[in-house]
Amino acid sequence: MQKFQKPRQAAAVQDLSGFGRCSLTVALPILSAMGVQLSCLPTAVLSTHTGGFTGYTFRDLTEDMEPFFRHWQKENFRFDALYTGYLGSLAQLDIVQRFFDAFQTKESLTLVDPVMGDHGVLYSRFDDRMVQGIRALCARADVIVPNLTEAAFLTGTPYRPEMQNEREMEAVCEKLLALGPKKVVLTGVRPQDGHLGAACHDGKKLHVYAPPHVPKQYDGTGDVFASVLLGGMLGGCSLEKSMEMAADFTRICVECSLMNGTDMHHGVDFEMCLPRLMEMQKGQENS
Ligand code: PXL
Repeated sequence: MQKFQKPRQAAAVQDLSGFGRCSLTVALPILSAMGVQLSCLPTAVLSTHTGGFTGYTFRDLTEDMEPFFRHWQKENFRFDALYTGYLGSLAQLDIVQRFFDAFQTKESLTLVDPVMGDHGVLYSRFDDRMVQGIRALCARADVIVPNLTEAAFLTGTPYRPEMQNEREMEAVCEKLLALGPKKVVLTGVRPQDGHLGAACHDGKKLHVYAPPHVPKQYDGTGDVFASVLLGGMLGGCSLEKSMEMAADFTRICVECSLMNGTDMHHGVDFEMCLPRLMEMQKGQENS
């Protein structure tokens, strides 16, 4: 009988937004396609995500979170990666600290996506105290994945939408590294007109990757990017290669959604692109 590789294990602390592809409805299918078993510690269940919809329902699961992961601990579950995304309250940030205490190991990879805003503004449920709490989570991360808005709030510097020059990217990454994470991936950089991508810094050097830009915004692309980045790294790819794969896949999904005329708040049409992601990952193995 053919022997299959065992999946890597990751645990995601994120909300489940019923409609509008983001957070867990993105992380689960993408990481599964990349050969990662994703265990979910849901922070809230919403009818839709909070960007672009009004009247959404929000069932807060803060009280369930600690008993949830203490059960995992009792069962002796171990994770190769811990992955946090959208977190809805200060109390949840404290719980995630204790979740890290329980599950971080010398070998584990902690990816904190400091989800809190976009286009220079914080999302509706976020304020300065949340920013402070997210900073404290970043301090315990191996990798953080802020967009330019999140980078500005994390570092207490003005939002600069046109991050074009490598010196500027390097300065922001260094400020982010000073918060404590080992590596930074800054998304939404524009090193030249008509190009959009990401820059990573591992504490030694900056690497920028920005293919030609598809001029359309979609909600949830940050979650697509971060999930592919994590899947790449768990599959053995370097930070740089994982970032490139995440940028390429996100762009492909945006192109596909644009061709389909998909509403920006529905998230990207990534489903039909998953086979492509699997091919990309195969081509990248151990690079
Ligand atoms: O993709 C980020 C995200 C995740 N979860 C919820 C959100 C958002 C962005 O708006 O509202 C609930």
